[in-house]
Amino acid sequence: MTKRVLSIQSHVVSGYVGNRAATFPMQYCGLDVDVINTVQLSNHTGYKSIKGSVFEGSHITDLFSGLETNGLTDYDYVLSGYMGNSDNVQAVSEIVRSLKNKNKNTFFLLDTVLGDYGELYVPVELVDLYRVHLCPLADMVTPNQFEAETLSGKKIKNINDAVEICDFFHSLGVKIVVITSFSLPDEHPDTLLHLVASIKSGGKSQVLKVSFPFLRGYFTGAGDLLCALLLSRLSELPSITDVSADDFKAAIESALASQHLILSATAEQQKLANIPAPPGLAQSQMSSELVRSFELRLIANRHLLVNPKIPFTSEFI
Ligand code: PXL
Repeated sequence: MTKRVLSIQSHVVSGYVGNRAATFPMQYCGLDVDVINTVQLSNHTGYKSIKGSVFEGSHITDLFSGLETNGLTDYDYVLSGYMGNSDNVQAVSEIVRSLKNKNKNTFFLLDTVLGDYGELYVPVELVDLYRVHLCPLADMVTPNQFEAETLSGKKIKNINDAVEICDFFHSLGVKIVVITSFSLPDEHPDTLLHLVASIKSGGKSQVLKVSFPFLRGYFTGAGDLLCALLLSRLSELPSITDVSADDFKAAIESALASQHLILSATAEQQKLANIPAPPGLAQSQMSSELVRSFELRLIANRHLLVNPKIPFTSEFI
């Protein structure tokens, strides 16, 4: 049976962030994806000029009520990404509650899209809303370093801090936590990054650490892509929450490998001469031609979305 996902994220006409970075990969991996857009913009917000609309929460709940009326809401998974305002957060939490009321096994993957490189790119009130209202509804969260630190109030100075942050999310009821990339202060940040994935079942957690090479470049939408790949790989397992250690490791490694290979291909086309590595220069200070050269090379490299060669190893810690 093909599994069904409701993906609630942003839409851009040109380029690959939000639903545009997530829908195709999930479909390519065999998931049946229904899409609700939280915004419809000409392009991502890194470009100098942006046209389009941020939708109201009522737009999202209205679409969902249409689906409900027609009996179209038999989703296995809900994936939420960039929401843009607190109204949309409220709408998504209502939708998830309603789906879980009907089927308690509906799996909610909350991509905690709040910001990066020390800066929020959503209104500040969303931080508390995510911590208090959305995280307790989530089965899985995928914060980056900044989001993990902001939501937990704890800095990652060593691997143990990352594990403690995973435990913080577990204490809110989240079963799977993936801190998607972080650097450690005693390592050069431009050489190595780490991912920590923790799964809690039956009162005990298993924590996996993957280290992978830093890629020099700008990768808007990389988190959205990874999240879609993680859901795709986990959805292939017999049960998404009752997973063997080997299956969990293989799923995480494979999702990260696909993303890493696509980012490597994307890095090759970037016109980076004279540009400092992020967050060195805000994209809004760059020409549109330059920002465009950073767009994910998703379609040309679609073969990398499945069965990637794994270019790094991981270990349980
Ligand atoms: O990748 C995150 C993201 C999602 N949606 C929109 C964005 C961005 C990042 O810039 O602009 C609209």
